Parts: sequence; structure tokens; C-alpha cells
Amino acid sequence: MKLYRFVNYDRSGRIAWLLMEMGLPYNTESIAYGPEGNFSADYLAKSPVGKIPALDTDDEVLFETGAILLRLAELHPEHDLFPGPDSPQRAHALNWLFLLTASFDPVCFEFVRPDVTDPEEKAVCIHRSERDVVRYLSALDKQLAGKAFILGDQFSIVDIQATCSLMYCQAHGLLEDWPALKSYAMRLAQRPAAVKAETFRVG
Ligand SMILES: N[C@@H](CCC(=O)N[C@@H](CS)C(=O)NCC(=O)O)C(=O)O
Repeated sequence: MKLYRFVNYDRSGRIAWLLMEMGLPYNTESIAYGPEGNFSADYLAKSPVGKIPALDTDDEVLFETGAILLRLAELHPEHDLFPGPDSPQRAHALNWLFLLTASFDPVCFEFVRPDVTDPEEKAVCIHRSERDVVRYLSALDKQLAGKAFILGDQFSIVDIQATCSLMYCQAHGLLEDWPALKSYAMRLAQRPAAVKAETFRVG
């Protein structure tokens, strides 16, 4: 199994975290940014818009973090990291996984994205995200009230997505107003698998 990542911090740490939780061995390949790397024909054959991460499981090639997490969870149901198709929890879990992946993460990523360097453009992006993020933080805060994890008592791939996006907010100083979310994200980021996977590495 091979995990494609950038040399510096990127979303591949989320996949590495899950692989560590499952105890599955994997290799990594660092891809450069640019025509020789994520825009090369070889890499575009794995990930059609040249985004990191991608995962080659030896049987199939996966791209998009949310899809990779979900596919790994369903390929290895014995780890119980996402409710299966017959579970009464399935619809609720899908709602949260997609909300976090498709809606919350892009908003939070604006706080840390390295490719917008023009100060005026950056200010506009951050201003918009600071406004938009509140409804998500508020919903997550409510969802987590009285629970250890987003889906209840059990850690799941939903928590990987939530923690990593919340860390973007933390880097922007936003979690000071959300103490429960801050302590949840800090606690989850310290899980042995997250630490071992260097999920939050910077380089
Ligand atoms: N929605 C995608 C976003 C992937 C993404 O934007 N990855 C960044 C690195 S974390 C990337 O590849 N950036 C380079 C680029 O956009 O060309 C996912 O969650 O996997």
C-alpha cells in the first residue's frame, strides 16, 4: 500500500492516522509540487486534478481524503471505524462525514492555505471564512455535548476529519472561544496513532 503525500504538511496525515489506527503497513512517496510532481502525467493518472493525498492499496487507487477514509473503513469493518450499510447509525454518520469533508474542511482550510499570498486576497478569504465557520463550530459544539466522539462513545473516521479541520481553526486562534471543541481536538490529536502517523507534521 502506498500513500502519496507532499514533503511538507498536507492532508495525507489523515490517511496515515487511520492506517495507524488499523495497524496496516504502508509506504509513503513524497511528491513535489509542480509539473514534475503532482501535475505529472504519472500522478494525474492516480489523482485526476493532481491533489494530495492519493492511496494505492495495491488493488485500487483512491483519491479525495473523505473517500479514502470511507473506503478503508469499509474494507476493514473489523476495526469498527464507521457504521456499515446495515447499521441504524449509517445515515447519521454519513451526514456528519460529508458535512465535515465537503463543507467544514474547505472553510477551515482558508485559515492555513499556503497558495494565497496576496495580502488583500488573503484578508478577503479569511474574513469570509471567519464569518462562515461559526455555524459549523456551533453545530459541532452541540453535537459533541456530553459525548467523547462525534458519533457517540466510539472513535470513527468522522473524528479524524473533524480534528484535522479544527486544528486549522486552532492555528488561526479561533478555538479560544470554543473550549469544548479545543479540548476535544487536542485530546484526539494526542491519540497514539495520530502521533505515530505524524498527522500534524510541518515538514
Ligand atoms: N478535497 C481534497 C483537497 C485536497 C487538497 O487540496 N490537497 C492539497 C494538499 S493538502 C493539494 O493537493 N494542493 C495542491 C494543489 O491544489 O495543487 C481532499 O480532501 O483530499
